[in-house]
Amino acid sequence: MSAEKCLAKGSAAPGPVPKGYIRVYSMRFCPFAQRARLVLKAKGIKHEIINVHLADKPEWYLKKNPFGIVPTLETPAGEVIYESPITCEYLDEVYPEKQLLPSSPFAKAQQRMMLEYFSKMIGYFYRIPSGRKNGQDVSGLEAELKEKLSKLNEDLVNKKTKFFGGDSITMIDYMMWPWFERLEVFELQHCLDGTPELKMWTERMLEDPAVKATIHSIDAHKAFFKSYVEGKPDYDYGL
Ligand SMILES: N[C@@H](CCC(=O)N[C@@H](CS)C(=O)NCC(=O)O)C(=O)O
Repeated sequence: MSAEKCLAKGSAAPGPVPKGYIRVYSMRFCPFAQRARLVLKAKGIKHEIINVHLADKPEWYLKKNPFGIVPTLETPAGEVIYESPITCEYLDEVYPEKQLLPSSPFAKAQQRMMLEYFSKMIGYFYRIPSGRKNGQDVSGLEAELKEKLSKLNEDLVNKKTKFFGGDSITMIDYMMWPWFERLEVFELQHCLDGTPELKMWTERMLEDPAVKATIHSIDAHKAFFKSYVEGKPDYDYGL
């Protein structure tokens, strides 16, 4: 089963997860769910996707995940795992092929530290467009975001690597990618003008098969984001 129309309140609960598969409850435009989908693709894990109508959630979904957020993983044994970094770590641990997290405790800690740092940046990607929409002066917020992006750039410069965990993609790259895919949608792409290494990283990421498999066009992102901002999110846009 692949990405299909979202299930809303009143829909029938999906049956048990078939043996040999893992299920991800997702929303096609959710950057957090994309993290899990990137890891599933990168590792070649057999999975099925069930999209959830997040503005009109099915009762059965709230029973599985009381917070009603996506992504959520479900195993054939009925185990449920949510919070995107935890879903990704779980997948990496349970499916040993193509390890995405480093095995050294220090290198793993470095990735977790970077993820903490990045998590504090995520709010800017939403506050800036919504501030602009409300006619606020967002130049201060933009300057703060640029400063934070320049720290990421510095990290690549110091490490002299193509990606954040070395010369090939690792977990931390996938954890950050979804917001860079959306920079143009947030009208923030100019924030990379002063960070050439980071910009090159985004170009390298675009070549990755898992990124290619989960990407939406800028037009699709824009159309979804517009519907979201207008309070009528079109989760099935383009289907
Ligand atoms: N901290 C969570 C955040 C997930 C999240 O906020 N997902 C959004 C969709 S992009 C969601 O499920 N929203 C539904 C809601 O908040 O009710 C994670 O990393 O998985």
